[in-house]
Amino acid sequence: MLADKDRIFTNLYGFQDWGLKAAQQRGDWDDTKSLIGRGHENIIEEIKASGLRGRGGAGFPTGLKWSFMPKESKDGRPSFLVINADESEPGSCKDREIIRHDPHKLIEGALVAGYAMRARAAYIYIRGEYIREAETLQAAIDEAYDAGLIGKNASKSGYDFDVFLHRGAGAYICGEETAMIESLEGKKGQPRLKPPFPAGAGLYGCPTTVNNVESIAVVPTILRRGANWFASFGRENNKGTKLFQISGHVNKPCVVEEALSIPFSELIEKHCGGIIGGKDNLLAVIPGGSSVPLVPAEQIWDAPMDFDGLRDLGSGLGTAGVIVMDKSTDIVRAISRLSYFYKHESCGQCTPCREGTGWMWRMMERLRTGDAAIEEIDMLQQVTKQVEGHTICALGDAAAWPIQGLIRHFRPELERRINEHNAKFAEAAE
Ligand code: L3W
Ligand code: SF4
Repeated sequence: MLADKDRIFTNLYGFQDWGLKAAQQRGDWDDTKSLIGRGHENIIEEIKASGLRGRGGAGFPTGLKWSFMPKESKDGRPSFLVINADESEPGSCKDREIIRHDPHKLIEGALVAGYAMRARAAYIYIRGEYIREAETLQAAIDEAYDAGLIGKNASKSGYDFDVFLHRGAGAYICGEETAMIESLEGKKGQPRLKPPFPAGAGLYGCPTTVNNVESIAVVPTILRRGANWFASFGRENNKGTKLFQISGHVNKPCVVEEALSIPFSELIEKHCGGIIGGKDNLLAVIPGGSSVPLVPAEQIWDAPMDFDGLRDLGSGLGTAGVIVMDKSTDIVRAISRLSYFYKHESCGQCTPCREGTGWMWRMMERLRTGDAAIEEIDMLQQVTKQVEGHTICALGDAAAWPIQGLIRHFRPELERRINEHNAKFAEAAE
């Protein structure tokens, strides 16, 4: 179990005040000027050496992403940092806790990361439903301006850096980085085709990096304690500490910071008081927020909770939003409900997703009630393959993968429902 002294988010549960004075007592904003004084390249190299991978779902190496930003401005165009606080993935609720209780870690991280990338400003795009969190974050930003920590000559570094808070309006798709950029520009939030990646042409056509809240908030601590310290947690290619969010059928759902690669069993037993009804009552787990396939109980129990370990099980770490389902769960209904979510949230601009998410949901509903033919299971699998990889953004994949996981691991349950329904129908007809 991660020792308290190795936790980055020391006020995750809000036992202390979130305000500037208390944050400074916890070590935030401690000589930020000297962190900046290390220089652009030095900071990027340190983040590369720490092994930090993006905490928003895709796990792209953070230092590498920063290195795509231009070293010199072309035609006087500024560069920007966009911070993704649009946390809308079902099962994910970690960025909310950072913003509620440790907002200064995020603002200091924005300054240091922004400096490393030569960004002129950071735009924090916060989920519209996070009303209180937006109020707290804006108050923390105001405190940082008043104390001269950001703004002109930020933290007396000689560097000018602004932080703007922008509230979303309830669309899940605005969490996709290019849809977020469109939305910030005042347009309808619809993803752009990539490439060009945001580092080439992002906000207002300027070089932009989009990073998740957690990825940015850990940066000052990594720089203060050193890349080697951060890299000492987890394992090769899966380094550092991470916020896990465990919901569903556990005795104590929680958000907890742990070392990457912690076995699932340890996460559940040590932090969540175990599975309701005991280990044998576990049915399946969606380990990374709703966009990744489920993993059945017998495969997940000893699995390392990291990018590679969960990929090897045909799933993914995603945001580490761990949804635990015990044997009381109607697993077909649960996945059908997720299908409805993706159908509802599709932005509609590409046909396989716009039409496919509706098809998949309707077929899932038929399988849920059993009012289907056995062949429709394979037909649904084919539809998911027509959607996966054929769309502009990852929402199409996210809609297809949970269904593929269901068919892979719970086909007998789908067949049982259909057979039972058909038997009842035949009985009634006699
Ligand atoms: C420059 C290249 N940049 C990749 C950058 C790219 C982006 C990052 C990752 O989806 C996932 C998705 C959801 N040159 C680059 C490059 N980049 N190649 O790296 O890119 P990518 O395409 O792998 O992923 P993505 O489109 O950003 C994100 C998954 O996250 N997810 C849920 C997310 C939900 C939340 C939330 O609610 N907070 O984040 C869960 O699994 O399915 O696969 O920056 O530009 N050659
Ligand atoms: Fe929009 Fe879906 Fe296409 Fe993404 S995959 S751009 S959400 S229609």
